[in-house]
Amino acid sequence: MMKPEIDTLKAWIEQSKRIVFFGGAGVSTESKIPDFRSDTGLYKQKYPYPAETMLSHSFFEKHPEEFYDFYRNVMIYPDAKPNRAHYVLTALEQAGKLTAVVTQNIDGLHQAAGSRNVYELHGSVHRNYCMECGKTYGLDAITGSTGIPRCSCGGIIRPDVVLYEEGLDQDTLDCAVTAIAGADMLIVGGTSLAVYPAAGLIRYYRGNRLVLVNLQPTPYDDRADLCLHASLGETLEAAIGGEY
Ligand code: CNA
Repeated sequence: MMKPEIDTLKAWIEQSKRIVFFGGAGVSTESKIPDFRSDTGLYKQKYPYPAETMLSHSFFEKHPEEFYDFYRNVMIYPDAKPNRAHYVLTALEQAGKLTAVVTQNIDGLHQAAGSRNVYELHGSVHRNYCMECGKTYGLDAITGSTGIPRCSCGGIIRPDVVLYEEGLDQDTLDCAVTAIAGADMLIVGGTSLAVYPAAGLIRYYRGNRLVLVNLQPTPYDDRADLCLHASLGETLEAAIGGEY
């Protein structure tokens, strides 16, 4: 761990009042949820089609049974617990220094750690709804069923997650943009910044404390005021663990 960088991160956090955290699947790898693009990520595993295909809107429409099989196997981790990265961010929010968490994750672990203002750009595995009557269901409607999950009305229950080819929820996007545009520090962590439009959101940040913490390089490394290729949990803990 690079001491001068940690000291800078620590000082900037001390000086900031409206921090926003923007994260992705790398935030939850320490909770044992695999990400997509790491060497151990989902994209390196063998499935009949690429994950982008199996998690796409058209695949869901054409092959719902295979979709649910894949979705249950690779996207749902009911026993996963928040890790130190989630808890440090919760502490910063409670200390009145962090205004929002913007996440591409669908695992609900920020809320499980106690974070309140969380914008879930890609939805949540914990919310599900009937495509016919709109009745809402929890995660157990998916985990407690086999094949295609059905509503009491007979309609298909689908997860409230954004599939490839689908648009993002406009309200969530607007709130995320407002939070990022108003931030005095933006910490981006655990995301390859390869998925749009989510990755483009960091362009709305106008300040001079853009911090990027990611194990692998990203296309935005050059734009960061501070860039660390390190573990997010370790970095956040080293910079702020126990301070707030
Ligand atoms: P990604 O493309 O898989 O990138 C993850 C990045 O995180 C990689 O660049 C890794 O190097 C980095 N990384 C992994 N572990 C750590 C760590 N401990 N510390 C620091 N960096 C780390 O994931 P993105 O989120 O960028 O891609 C967007 C997709 C993946 C989103 O739509 C997510 O919904 C989707 N996804 C979500 C989950 C989840 O909800 N937990 C899991 C897997 C995929």
